Amino acid sequence: MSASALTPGVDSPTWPAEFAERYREAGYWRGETFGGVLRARAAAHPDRIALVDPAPERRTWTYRELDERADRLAAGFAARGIGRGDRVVVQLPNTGEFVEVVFALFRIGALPVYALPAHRDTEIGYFCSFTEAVAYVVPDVHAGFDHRALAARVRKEAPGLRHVFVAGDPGEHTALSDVPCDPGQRPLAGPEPHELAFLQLSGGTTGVPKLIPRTHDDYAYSLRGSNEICGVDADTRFLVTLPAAHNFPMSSPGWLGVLHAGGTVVMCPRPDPATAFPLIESERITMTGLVPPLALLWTDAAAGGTGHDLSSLELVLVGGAKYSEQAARRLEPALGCRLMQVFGMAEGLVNYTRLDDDPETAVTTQGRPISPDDEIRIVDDTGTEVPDGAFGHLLTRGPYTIRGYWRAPEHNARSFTQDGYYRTGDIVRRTPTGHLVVEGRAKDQINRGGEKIAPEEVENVILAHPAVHDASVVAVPDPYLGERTLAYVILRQGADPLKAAAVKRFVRERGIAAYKVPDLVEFVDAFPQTGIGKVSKKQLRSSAEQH
Ligand code: OOB
Repeated sequence: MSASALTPGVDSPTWPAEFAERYREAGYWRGETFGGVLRARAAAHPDRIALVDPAPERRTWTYRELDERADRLAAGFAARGIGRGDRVVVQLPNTGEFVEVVFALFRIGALPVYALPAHRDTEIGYFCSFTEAVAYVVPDVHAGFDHRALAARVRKEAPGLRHVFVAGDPGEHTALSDVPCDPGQRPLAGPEPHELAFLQLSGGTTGVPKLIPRTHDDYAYSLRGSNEICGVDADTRFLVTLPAAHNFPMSSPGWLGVLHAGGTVVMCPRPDPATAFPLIESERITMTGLVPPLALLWTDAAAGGTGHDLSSLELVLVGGAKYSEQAARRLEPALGCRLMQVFGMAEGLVNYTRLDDDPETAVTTQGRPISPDDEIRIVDDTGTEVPDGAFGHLLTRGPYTIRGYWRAPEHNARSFTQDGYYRTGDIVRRTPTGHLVVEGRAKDQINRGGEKIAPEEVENVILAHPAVHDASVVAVPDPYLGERTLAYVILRQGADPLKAAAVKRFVRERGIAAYKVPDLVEFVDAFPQTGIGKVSKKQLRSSAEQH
């Protein structure tokens, strides 16, 4: 138990007191905790359906059942010594268990560390050791991959990891179904609203992913703001199509936003139209969120006639990567619902187009901020603000944008200005209506259809190959994903020639999320250099565009 880990400012910078005061006075931070919100919804509407997990057999949870289940699971975690401030890596697919586990952890003030189902040994090992996690929650087998075996490997490297809980057949570990116990009369010492709620993952630009500390107060504000903009209420039936651990399907407005409003959340096991369309029909889904490649796929699938009744669908949110104007124009007619673009980041700031924006704005911009107190600066390379309409680097601070990553002081010094603005790494311009248009990116990150890849992380894996002298990973434009990855590789002198496939296999076998395995590998003799002798990614990117 390490309660101090919950206190903002201990493991990461937090809002200065005068800002916190202002955000409270303005009514943004209202003293809510997620555990408390669920309790209140359960008291007000005990029998309303909160959660549906349709696969393999349809299961439902009323608000009362979800609340009780979270209590019992929380009591079981507490009985096993998990408590306030402890970190727990949660790697569950889109299932009811995901929501139960997360609310149980909220209730005891333990911090979920959200891993994606695609993460493998490299990422999970890092999350467990870096956060000094005491527990790791996994499915048994998901998408053909045995997470129990991964957990066993990780456990050897992370001695602080005391528990592995498995949803399903536990193998050598503990079954999640054995954890719940009678909460008894003793109330759990839950978190305070100003304390940390969880650690979210950043897309990353460095060799290791950064962790994002979000508080109950700040996140709850982004949920309420998102709900208002998207028109979420108790009648909303939201399909969680993207991985539930990602910030977009969690909070924009996401499953947490919809639960906050007392609506119904339906977990979608896979995002393809063949899985999602029948669910939209049978569950009368009103709203979902998609990344651009999926939006394209759904639009194409629907345009040909689906054989499914999608008429309940009112709103589809698209974000995570740039959505082309042409694709955006096709969505509403094909799916018969409204489109809203979202430009957000797990660090905080979220922009939405609005339902009452004129149709052109909705297809040509990425929206405007949730809050009147989201401060936006668009600056040139010297840090000077550019006039409206001109491109520049987007900097932001506000009532739900972090002031620093978790335990990363050196990185924070680069990623935040002295006065607390987050350097998003995005290049944007502002329209006269205050909407932002994303024009590009200055950060060294690849956006593969919304999945973010830090080139350095992949380069480090390739460099571990004995035949490799150097590696540089860049983005290649792709009509479907927006970007794919290309690894330029220099072999060691005298090394046996390698095939591209062997490099990809090596990366995969080192245990890294499949979406980070380079799509293309090209062998070169040398990298172009900048004036001071650094690898010129800019030149590499422009040669990559020839692909
Ligand atoms: C969302 O969050 P992250 O943390 O995975 O990625 C944030 C980055 C942004 O800095 C930007 O580079 C890119 O993803 N991005 C977009 C975009 N939405 C995100 N680039 C262009 N157009 C868009 N609409 O991706 C995220 C978090 C909350 C809501 C929505 C997306």
